[in-house]
Order: sequence, then C-alpha cells, then structure tokens
Amino acid sequence: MARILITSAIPYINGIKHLGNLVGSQLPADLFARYMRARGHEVLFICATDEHGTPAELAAAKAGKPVDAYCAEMHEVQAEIARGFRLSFDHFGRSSSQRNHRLTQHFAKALDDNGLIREVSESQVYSVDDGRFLPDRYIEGTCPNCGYTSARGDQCDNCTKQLDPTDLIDARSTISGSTNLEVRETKHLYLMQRSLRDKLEAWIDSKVDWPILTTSIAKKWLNDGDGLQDRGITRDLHWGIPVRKGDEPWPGMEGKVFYVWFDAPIEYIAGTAEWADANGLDDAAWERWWRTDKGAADVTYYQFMGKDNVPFHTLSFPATILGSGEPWKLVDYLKSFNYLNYDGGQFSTSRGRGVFMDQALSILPSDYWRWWLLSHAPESSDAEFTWENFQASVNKDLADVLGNLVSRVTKFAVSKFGETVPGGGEFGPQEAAVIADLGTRITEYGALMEAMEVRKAAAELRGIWVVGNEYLQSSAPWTVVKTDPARAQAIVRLALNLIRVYAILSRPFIPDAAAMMMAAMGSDDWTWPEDISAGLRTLPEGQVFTVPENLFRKITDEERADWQTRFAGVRT
Ligand code: B3M
Ligand code: ZN
Repeated sequence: MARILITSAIPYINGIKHLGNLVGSQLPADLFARYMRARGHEVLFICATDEHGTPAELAAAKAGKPVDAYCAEMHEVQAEIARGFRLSFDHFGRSSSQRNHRLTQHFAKALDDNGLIREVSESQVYSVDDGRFLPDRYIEGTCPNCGYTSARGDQCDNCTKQLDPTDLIDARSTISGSTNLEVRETKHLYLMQRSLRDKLEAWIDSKVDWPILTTSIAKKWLNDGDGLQDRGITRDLHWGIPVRKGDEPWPGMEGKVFYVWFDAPIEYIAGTAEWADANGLDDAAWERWWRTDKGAADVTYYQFMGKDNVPFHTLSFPATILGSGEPWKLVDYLKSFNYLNYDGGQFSTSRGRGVFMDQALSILPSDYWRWWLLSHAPESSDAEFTWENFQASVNKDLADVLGNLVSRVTKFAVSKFGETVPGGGEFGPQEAAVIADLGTRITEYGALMEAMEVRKAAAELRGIWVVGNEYLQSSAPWTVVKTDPARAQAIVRLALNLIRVYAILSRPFIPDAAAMMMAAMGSDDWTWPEDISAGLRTLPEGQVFTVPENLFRKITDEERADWQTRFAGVRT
C-alpha cells in the first residue's frame, strides 16, 4: 500500500468555475484519487478556495459585501457545487485560513533568514479617494498615442501600444472613477528566484517522466529572455495575509499583504493542516504528508492543473520550498492540461461564455458531465465541447453501451429466473474467452489510470463495457433459454457478475451510476477485480438483486437545441 498525496489547483473565489476549469484540475484529480483509493492505497486529496488578491476585493465590492463575508459565502457555494460533482476531497480548505496565514508568514521568514528576500522601492499610482494603490489594469485614461479614451494603465486596446499608467491623459481609477491620483513610492519584498535558478533547473531535469507539456513550460521560463526573474511577493492591498516575519512584524511592510500567488500554493500544505484540525488530529497527522523528516519521505505527491498554472508550480512554489531550506515535500508528478474550448470559441468567465458548473448540474446529473469531460480531457492538445458531441457521447457510451447492458441483463434475468442469481449450468469456452479478454483489458486500464492517461483510460473502460455487450449478443441467452435453461442461467450469472465488476471499474468516472449498479446487485464488495475469474464468481447463487432504475437517459435533439441556444450568449 502506497501513500499518495493529491492536490488540485485551488479555484479563485470570485465566481463559479466553468467546465473548462473543472476538467483541467479538480475533476482529473478526483478521478485519480478515486482510482488510487479503489486500489487500496492511502490517499489524501486536498483542494481549497483561492481567496486573496484584487479580483476577490472587487468581486466583493460589486456584490456590496465585506470581502471576508463574501469569501465565506462563495466558499460555501463552491463547496456545494463540488459535492454536486462528487469531487471527493478529503478537505476543501480556504487560503484565508489562520493556518495559511501562519504558514505563509513562516515561509517568508525562512526565505529571509536564508538571504533570499530583498526590498525594492517602486513608484506606483495611488488613488487618494479609494485609499489604495491601483494595479495597472485598474487605471484607465486617454491614450497619448491614438486618443482612445478607455486605454488601460498597461496597454491601449485600440492601438495596442504598451503604456505606463503615468503616460495616460486624464487617468482615473476604474474602481471609483476618481481622477484624484498621484504617484507614490512604495516598498516591496522580492523573492530572489534568480539565485535558486540552478537548483530549480537540476530539480526539473530530474523529472524525466513528466509530461512534455509540463517540463517545456518550466524550461521556457527558466531560459527565455533574461531567464528566471526575481519576483515581488507583496502587494499594497487590504485583503490578504499581512506581511510578517513569522510571528514578528516586518519593519517597513506595515499595512501590506503577501501576493496571492505567494500564499495560494502554500495553502496546499495549510489545507492539509486544516484537514487535521477539522478531524481532531494533531500536527503530526498532517506533517506526515508534508515533512520528509516527519514521515513524508514515502509519500508520492501529485499535482493537477491547467497549463497556465504550470510556471507557478514548477518554479515559484518550488522556489519557496527549496529556498526555505526546510524538509518540505516537493511535487513528484505534475499533471497539466491544455484548454477546453466551447462551441467554436473559448470558455470565458469574464464574458460568461460556456457552461458553468452550477448550470451543468441544473440540467443533468454529474455523471453525464464527468463522463464527457474526462473522456475528452484536453491532454495532448486543446479540446472542444460541442453539444452534438456531448449528446452523442452520452447517448452512445452511457445509455446504449453501459445503461442498456445493465437493464437488458437484469430484466431478462428477473423475467426468466426471478430476483436471485441463478445457479444452473457451468461457465464454458465463451465465458473463458470473456474472462481472458477482460483480464488483459483491466490490466491495461489500470496501467493507464496509474499513468494518468485520462482519455485513453476512458476509452479502455468503454471497451470493457463493449465486451459485455458483445458477450450478451453472441451468447444470446434469450434464445438459449428455450432449449437449454441451465446454460442460460450460467450466462445470466456471468452477466450479473459483470454488472458488479463494471460498477467497481467505472466508479472513478461515474460514481453515482456505479453505486446504483452495486446496490442493484445487492453487494457492497468493491474489491478491485485483479483476479477477474474470481471477480466474476463473486455473486453467489441465490443472491438477491434488483432491476435498477434507468441508469442513463438519452438526450433528445430538442433538448440539445434548447441548451445550445440557452448557453450561447452571456450568463445572466
Ligand atoms: N487560483 C488559478 C486558477 O484557479 C489559481 C490557481 C492557484 S493554485 C495554487 O486557475
Ligand atoms: Zn492608443
């Protein structure tokens, strides 16, 4: 039994995520966690909400709520949706937790103790009426180049000229509209990542089995242009983790907070501490997952994320860990994803384009979405969601192949032999062939799941379902029963056992349907069918089973057309 730590990128607090976000991090992480648990490993799966930064402050202001109350509320909303998608986090934490405050301040002190923090003086635009410094994209004014009146502090969208906020004519705050702006000096802490460059490169070079997508992004940032840059880790904001040196104040940094991307990955660790707290466990319980000097040396740590988050996880966060000089666990395997596009364009949170997690659950159960998303995961390239493809995939794979098998077998069995597993006949050559075929396929399926080859694993699983259909077709118990009822009983017995085995194998993808299938077989034995011959003899003669309700329904053309229109425009 191995010990497996899994984290998914932690979603921003300012709004509900779309399906593209889901398939790029939380969902494949859940698939992997469920699979590893099914194989009997000790798994800890941690996620959280990412609650700091300007977007959180602005979203709260827009909602007319204090930012802490807004975050508490949105955390609950996201937690509820995660439950709806059956994301099996051991803990869904919050980056604003006291645990994260303390750990983030601890890391900053450790980095400073190791001479890896320097102070930098900068001039930045301050809005007197807003009482805050303004990030470039919250300043607007007239472009000095083309006269466009809504140019942003960093760039003019009309003529594309790169700008400095001080270049703008009649600059104003986009938060309040105030033009009462001035340039002020401000000091920030920089993490000296440059001096960690060689260590980081050696570490990345040692990851020979990582996906190219992951290492190529890391390499690009290590080597492009000037190479790895030192990075500001503090901000002039109100909401965030106060800059302190461990338990002590940090002179000159009063009123400032850590940059959201500094504290967010630390929340993976803090979230684990929150998990221990929530379960009445002591510090040793979470430290054995994270501290290699306290039991984590035998932990394998997997991270899941979209490709845009890779630089922060291959460079910045490892810089924090390595720079601390303390024995924290580094990621062992980083699985990254390309983008999922939506119906000829991009999913967009800001423009409300695409299907969002809450909307998805309001029209169909989570298994339908889980199956489509995972079987089309954007692994080797970007992928695209279309309603036609979604309809076809649900109707074929789930309804025709799996659902139909379950309903045909159980209905036929009940009508001919009653509601118990029949004991007549013996398994013959046809059954031996099915057992051999499934044995090979299940081994392959396991290998793909272990390798996190999500799409290929889905295809293999579908192939495993097809084997059942083909067996039923060729063994034709409905014909055989007329001449050789004992033989028909043996076929039905194998087919009922197949349903239980399919429940086990399918559970990481479609947990609700799997639970229904298992319950219908009157069993709760989820032992992985490593020995498929034994697995297909598990339900004993006389075992009571039931005909489950329709596992999957088909999506009609009318529904598809309706949803296509409904989700074409902007989310209201
Ligand atoms: N919140 C971005 C995102 O949701 C960011 C991830 C943080 S992972 C530490 O895609
Ligand atoms: Zn311009």
